[in-house]
Parts: sequence; C-alpha cells; structure tokens
Amino acid sequence: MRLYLVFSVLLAIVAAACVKSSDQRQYTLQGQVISVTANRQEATIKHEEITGLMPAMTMPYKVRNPKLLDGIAPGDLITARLIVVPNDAYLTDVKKVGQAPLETTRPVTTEAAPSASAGFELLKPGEAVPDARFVDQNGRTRPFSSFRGSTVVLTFVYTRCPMPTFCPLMDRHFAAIQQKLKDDAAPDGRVHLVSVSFDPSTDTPPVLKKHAAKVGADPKTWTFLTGDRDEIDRFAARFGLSVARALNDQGDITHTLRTAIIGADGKLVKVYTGNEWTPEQVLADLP
Ligand SMILES: [Cu+2]
Repeated sequence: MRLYLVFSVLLAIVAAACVKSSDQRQYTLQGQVISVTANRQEATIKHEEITGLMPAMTMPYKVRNPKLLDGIAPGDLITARLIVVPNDAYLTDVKKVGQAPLETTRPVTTEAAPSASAGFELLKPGEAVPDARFVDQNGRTRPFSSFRGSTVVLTFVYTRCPMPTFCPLMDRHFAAIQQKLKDDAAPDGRVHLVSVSFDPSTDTPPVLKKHAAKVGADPKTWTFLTGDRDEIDRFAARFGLSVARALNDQGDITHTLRTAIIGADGKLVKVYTGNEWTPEQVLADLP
C-alpha cells in the first residue's frame, strides 16, 4: 500500500514535469463554424472568449488530422480543445453540440476603408506611403520616411500576442528573412525590416528592445517601432489592418495581420493579408 502511494506520487511528479517541459497549453473553445476549407484542415470559427487567451473573435483554426472535421459544416455549434504550443496552435476533440443559422449579415470586413474620412483609403501598389512619426526600440524618434533608400518589409505585431500563428509567426518569418539576407550577403541597408507595435501602452521602447533581442533582431536590419496609438492606427489602417482593443483591458487585442513591401522610393509594392505568406515569397517579391 505504501509502495503504491509512493509510486502514485512519483507518477504525479513525472506527469507534472511532462506537462511543464512540453510547454503546451490547452484551452476550451466554444463557437460556431463559419466555414471549412476544402482540404478540411482549417475551420473558421466564431467563438466565445477563450479564458486566459483571447477575447471572443472569428478566426481560422487548424486541425492536424482532417478527419477531426468530418461531418462538421458551416452553422455547426462546436466545442473543441485548442492546443497552443510554442510555434503552433491547433484544435483537437472537435465535437458538434448543435446547429444554428449563420448570421446573414456579412462579418465586418477589414478591407472596407471608412469612405467618409479621407486619408483612410487603402493604399494601392505604386502609391506613396504617407509619413508617420514613430519611436524605435532605443527611444529615438523615427519618422517612417527615415527608412527611404531601403526597401522596407513592414508588419504589425504586439509583443503580448498569445497566438503562435499570429504575431509570433510574423517575428519568426522576419527572423528567417533577416537570416536569408545575411546568407545572401545583401549589403546593409538594401532591405530593412520594420515591425510596428499596435499596443503602445505595453510595448514601450524598453519592452520592444527586449523583445527584439529575444527574437534575434539585428538592429542594423530590423527595427521595432511604437508611438502614438492613434497615429499607429491611422498608419496601419492604410494597409488594411484592423485592431480592436477591449475597453476594460488595453492589452486585450483582436487584430488582423498585414505585411507590406515598400520600395526604396517610399511607394507601396505589395501587401500580404493574414499569415499565409512565406519568407521565400517575400524575398522573391522584393524589388
Ligand atoms: Cu497577434
């Protein structure tokens, strides 16, 4: 009996250690399926708040086994387990618990620029990117125009982003682009990477500096920027980025992703939507 107890305690310790070392977090997700991709590897789900991870939102989730989405169709109400690991997030245990008509109103699209207010129109390729004032990770004032002369790859992130497939993926992609530029011995300054934080209340220059070091940003090639929140929002909106912050918690942010290539002349070359682009694609598209 005593031996059994010792064994159980040991097992519990081992189990706890495993959970910790695997760095895996699990959450319960409840929501409605809006769409399922043809390859059945991804479903867009309008879900409730995921306690401890993110507010209610609609976004795509992957499954590692397409069978998990067998019999799952738009309109289905589901519960699932969301597994978050350092470089990925995916669903398991997808269960249909009901069905409801899909809302007929189109979800708020981030593509539609508020037409009434001039200056908020989406930038088109070939158009000059408007200037904006930022502050870099060293606390130095950096107008966006100060990057002229370099081809700029620009993206928008916040350092507290909990979804490995969102902002942290942008950081990993930028690190890969930075590495490739080094491998190709691209001359310093030919291409510059710029990550703008849309969470300036948290992402102060010292926070960004620490984050930049953590993700391996070489300051010669990759700059993190913060600044005035409204100015950041106005600038980001021109690329089609939408950011919604919870009223009671500024760090509670729902956002889309936009990554852009801007020519050395300050004119927009291309905008990538979401997280589907690859570092290779961006490198191939560089002017
Ligand atoms: Cu994010």
